[in-house]
Amino acid sequence: MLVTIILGLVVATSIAGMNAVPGRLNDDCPNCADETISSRTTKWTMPLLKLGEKRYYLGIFFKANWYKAAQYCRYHGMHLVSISSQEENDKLEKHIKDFGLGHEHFWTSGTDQGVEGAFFWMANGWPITFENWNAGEPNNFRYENGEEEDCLELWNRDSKGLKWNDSPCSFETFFVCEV
Ligand SMILES: [Ca+2]
Ligand SMILES: [Ca+2]
Repeated sequence: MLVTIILGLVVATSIAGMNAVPGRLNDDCPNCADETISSRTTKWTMPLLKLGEKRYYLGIFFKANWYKAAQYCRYHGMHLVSISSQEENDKLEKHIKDFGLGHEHFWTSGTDQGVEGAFFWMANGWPITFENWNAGEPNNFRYENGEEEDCLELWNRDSKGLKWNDSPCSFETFFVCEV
């Protein structure tokens, strides 16, 4: 009889274990996910802002060159931002200004490293159609070390808003990720 009860308990405990929700948070550590949680799920714990169809993450805690910024976004399941319409541009600009960072530089996924002068968005592979270049840009300025300007940044150069500029990809600055 006792054996039957113990066996019953063991079976009941096993069934309860099987019914545990994968990825359930650990009660002892509210911010910890247990080992069964998939790595993809943990990627969405960053504070993203939803503007229209996209969610954005402002990379404002450290500055990075274009490649490292792109890597950071990809590591977290995102891409450096692409901007395909005036509406997207305006919403993102307002968001950055609301953060009090309208004077900063921000990397996007735009680049013409593949073919000089043919900018496209690395985020989705699409050629740039909507444009918001600063006057005189892109100018592919050539620096003393031979580096030219192949990466697209947002920059409020002359207080006319966050317009686009091609900048050397090795330049370290803030960035915007999207998903
Ligand atoms: Ca260029
Ligand atoms: Ca430029």
